[in-house]
Amino acid sequence: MKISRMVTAALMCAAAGAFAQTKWDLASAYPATNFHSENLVQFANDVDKATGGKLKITVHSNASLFKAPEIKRAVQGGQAQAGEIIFANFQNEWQIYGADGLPFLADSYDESVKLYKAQKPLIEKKLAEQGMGLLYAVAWPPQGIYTKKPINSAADLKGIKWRAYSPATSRIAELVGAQPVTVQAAELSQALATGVVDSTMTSGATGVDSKLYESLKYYYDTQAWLPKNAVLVNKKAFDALDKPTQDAVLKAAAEAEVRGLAASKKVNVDTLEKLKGFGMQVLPPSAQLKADLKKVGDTMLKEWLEKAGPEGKTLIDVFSKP
Ligand code: PCA
Repeated sequence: MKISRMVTAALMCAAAGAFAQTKWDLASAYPATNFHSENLVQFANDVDKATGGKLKITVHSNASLFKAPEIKRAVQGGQAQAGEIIFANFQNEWQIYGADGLPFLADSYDESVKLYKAQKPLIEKKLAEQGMGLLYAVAWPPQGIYTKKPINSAADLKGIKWRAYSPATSRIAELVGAQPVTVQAAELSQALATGVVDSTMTSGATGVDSKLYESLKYYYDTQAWLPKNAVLVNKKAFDALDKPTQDAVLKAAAEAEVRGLAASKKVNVDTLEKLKGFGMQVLPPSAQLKADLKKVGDTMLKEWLEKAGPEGKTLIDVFSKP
């Protein structure tokens, strides 16, 4: 081969190397139109742009790749390089994951951010032990109660079929004497349509996503807690990226976290208006219902502290510091 041709061949190889593309699958469990999912797509686009197309992340929303409870394990095992989970789903594995799913522990956006700061170092350490990294987390809007009939106190929830999405939402049902049925968001519309459940506790966002107004008439805006979704990455997949690509991922993730929080706040206001527009009664809880739920929250925090041990106590102490 002539020298010039060898040089050309070598240059072409180098160019091919420089343009080597990595493809990631990102599994998520909520519909494409949900604000978390839209944020994921923008995150993927930002990474694409910042890396000049070197890292392509495909977002698979609505549990199309893995069902909600399977996503964490899929990321851990590398079946998906990244995925979005809701921490509260994993409380039984490790209580700290469930702290943001406890009623009235952190029940405003400010408190939620404060709790996240206290949880974050513990969660990052745990995820690292599990071969994963935390890219970012975003709170859902505050959680309220959807029912068919009006309710004035917890006693009015007795016996009703209560859709739960986490161990804590099941526990609430038990404590008020309702029947918990675990159904993830992707199957919620169907569960309501077929009468498997007739109430739930979730956000205005999911109320709109899953068209809860088609079968339920009342929304009690209890603002009980703000569970967080978190975007996880498989550590081996992340470590395999070159440094500039890793930096681009981290930068896009930090921006997604800020953008997601702002979106959550806006969606909270917008979706409650939409529910009203669809004919739902959006109401504040009665004093009695509030007091009853507060009691449920106190019981659950006590139970949580017993299970979480010293680590849980430290978390609450850090969170409670002014
Ligand atoms: N929507 C999700 C989790 C919390 C929320 O607001 C759901 O209902 O499954």
